Amino acid sequence: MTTLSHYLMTNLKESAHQQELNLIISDLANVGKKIFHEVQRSGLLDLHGAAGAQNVHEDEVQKLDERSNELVKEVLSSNEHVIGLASEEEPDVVDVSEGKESGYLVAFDPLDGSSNIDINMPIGTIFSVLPSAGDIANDFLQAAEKQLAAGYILYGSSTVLVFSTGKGVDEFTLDPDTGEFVLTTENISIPKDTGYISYNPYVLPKMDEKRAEAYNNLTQQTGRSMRWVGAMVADIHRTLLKGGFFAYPSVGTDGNYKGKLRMQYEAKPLGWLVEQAGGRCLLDGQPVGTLKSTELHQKVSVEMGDTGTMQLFESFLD
Ligand code: FDP
Repeated sequence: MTTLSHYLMTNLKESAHQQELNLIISDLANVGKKIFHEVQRSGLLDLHGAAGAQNVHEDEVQKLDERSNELVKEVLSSNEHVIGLASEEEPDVVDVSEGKESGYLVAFDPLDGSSNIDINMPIGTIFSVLPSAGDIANDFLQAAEKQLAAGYILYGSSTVLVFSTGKGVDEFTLDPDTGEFVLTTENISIPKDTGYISYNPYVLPKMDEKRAEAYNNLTQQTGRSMRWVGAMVADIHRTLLKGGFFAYPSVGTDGNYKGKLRMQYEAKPLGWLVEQAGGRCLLDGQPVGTLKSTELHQKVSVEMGDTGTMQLFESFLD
């Protein structure tokens, strides 16, 4: 059995930078354990339901969103290599650089899939680690290919940590007996031309007609079943392991409505991760890698999946 600590010490040790990054990954794994602890007890600790405030996206913040955000901030701000944080639940970038000469930036969605909290369905934490040249706010807008690490922790029927540092995608499962993350799937490679089609069909009538037709064609021509957990982390985890197509497109004909998913802490890390596992991701119809963000809380159209399914989907757009 390879534990996460052993893996980080032996597999990812080639440079001082990598070792600093490992300390951040290790902290993210620890914060995942803390959040899972709260998730397991949320019904008992009065952590279900709304916190009574809205975030910058005008989403109703849930108590567990708030608690998870505090936990991530608390742990990462004490990490000597993290100088800036960006969260779905924070209106602005959080500068945690005091007393630190230089370091990295972490963008995160502390608890993805908020509508699943109260009904005991899968939820997750998403993270993206970026380098910084010193201009913290601007450096968060770097393209996905600049990420040094990205991944998620999924609180499902078991708790898994899945991440990449650009050298493949690995999955670690939390062993409830030892409290350690243990390597369970090495070098995930997305199966091709198989799996489920995953989007919320309510978007179809609101979409650009040609794109909506491509969605319909994909479902009909592949004859594959649809699945929609409604927590991006869970839908992407299934897509990584089983193949298929995941989307949350922009809808509306005036071009003003930019879908629902957030670029920094949802689309960029998970799209890049899917590509690291051999899949393909389009954000606003462009390959995920080189697209820069224009603002911190930018929303973006998301379409990703295994390369065979994506190729078929894209052929319907020609
Ligand atoms: P949620 O708002 O419940 O946190 O992050 C946005 C997100 O969940 C994704 O995780 C999920 O894929 C999507 O929204 C679900 O949206 P719908 O409720 O519109 O299906």
